[in-house]
Amino acid sequence: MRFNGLVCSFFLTALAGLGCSSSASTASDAAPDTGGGAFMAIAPCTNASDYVAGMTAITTLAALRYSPQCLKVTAGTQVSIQASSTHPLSGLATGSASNPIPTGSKTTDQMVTFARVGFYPFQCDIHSGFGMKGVVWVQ
Ligand SMILES: [Cu+2]
Repeated sequence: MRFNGLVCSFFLTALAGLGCSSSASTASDAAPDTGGGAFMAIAPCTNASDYVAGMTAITTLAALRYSPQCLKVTAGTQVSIQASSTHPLSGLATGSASNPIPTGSKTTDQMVTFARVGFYPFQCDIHSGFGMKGVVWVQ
């Protein structure tokens, strides 16, 4: 099954997800697909089951949360992350190397292309203390 997972990851990268993700995410899969690396538990996304898939936009909620907080995409996916002067966005260095989410309290919506597999955390610089954080998991 490990071999199949690796092959599937390769084709996911090459074809941007033509059916691999559903077959790779069955309940019988013991280990999540991390693209060869270890699963990174980063608050508030400490379990693989915290992640949602099938979305390409992360929005800010009045309740000082991101929606979704934990987003799973395939490599090559472009994701819009909402940001404003009320919710300035910064990528964090606590996940995988070379987080493509910009740092520096961005106050306009950011279109981020996730080229490489990994775990890329981000936060609202004003409300991170209230838990306004998230992670993009790229497979
Ligand atoms: Cu905020």
